[in-house]
Amino acid sequence: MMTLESVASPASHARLVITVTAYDWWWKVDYTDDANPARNFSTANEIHIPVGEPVKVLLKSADVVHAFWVPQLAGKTQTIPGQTNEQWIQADRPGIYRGQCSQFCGAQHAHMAFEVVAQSFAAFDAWRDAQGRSATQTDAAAQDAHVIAGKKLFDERCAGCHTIRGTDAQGSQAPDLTHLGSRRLIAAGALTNTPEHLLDWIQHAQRIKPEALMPSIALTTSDAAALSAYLATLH
Ligand code: HEC
Ligand SMILES: [Cu+2]
Repeated sequence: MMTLESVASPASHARLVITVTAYDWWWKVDYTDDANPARNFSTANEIHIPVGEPVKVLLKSADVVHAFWVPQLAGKTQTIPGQTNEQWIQADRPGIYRGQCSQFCGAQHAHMAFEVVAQSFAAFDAWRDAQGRSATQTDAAAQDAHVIAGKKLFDERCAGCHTIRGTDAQGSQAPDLTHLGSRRLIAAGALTNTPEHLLDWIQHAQRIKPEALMPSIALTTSDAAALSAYLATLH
């Protein structure tokens, strides 16, 4: 069934254009700044917008047909491989608006949620600046044995799929984790973002989201502590 709804396209030129790419079973969110490409970045499953401003969302798919839907802000728009669709969203009040894939796309369709965080322009701008930065660590963290071991483990076991900007981890088929700690939820809304849930996800991804394109990864107790310490630096 086609669910391409006609949406109001504000006549004004969009000041903010965001590209959202659907993947089995998560959402990649790209912000670009033509005036300053150094500020370009990717994040996942959490879209920030300034309140009261029409925002143009370019919608793509990396694999199959999905559909982007934020019931309180916008109708359903399909994401189709090889094609770019468009959807405008605008929030008139600050808040967190839940979105969901609304086109059946396989095993974890039900766990393909995201959030739109609408905030004041100042707060949005601060978020955008912070997201644009590479991962940095305080001197104390950079010298912490757990953090060092965790980073090494990440480079060996996670970097093939995930990027952490500013490090050798440059994988491109999974969420960018540079500012993982800033996100409210993980795994496309499946879990809240706590240290316990992160370790649970990493070790049991296939139990939490069967068939998700991340394997469950066995960790020794000391590996888990090291990885946790490193992931905690990614705020
Ligand atoms: C084979 C590729 C692959 C490997 C290896 C991999 N991941 Fe993932 N990871 C993914 C994919 C794909 C997702 C998105 C899954 C989903 O939500 O459906 C993901 C999601 C995540 C998330 C949730 C991110 C978010 O914002 O929702 C975290 C955290 C994560 N992985 C950490 C790790 C860590 C740590 C390792 C190494 C111990 C690792 N991953 C290894 C592919 C991989
Ligand atoms: Cu879906």
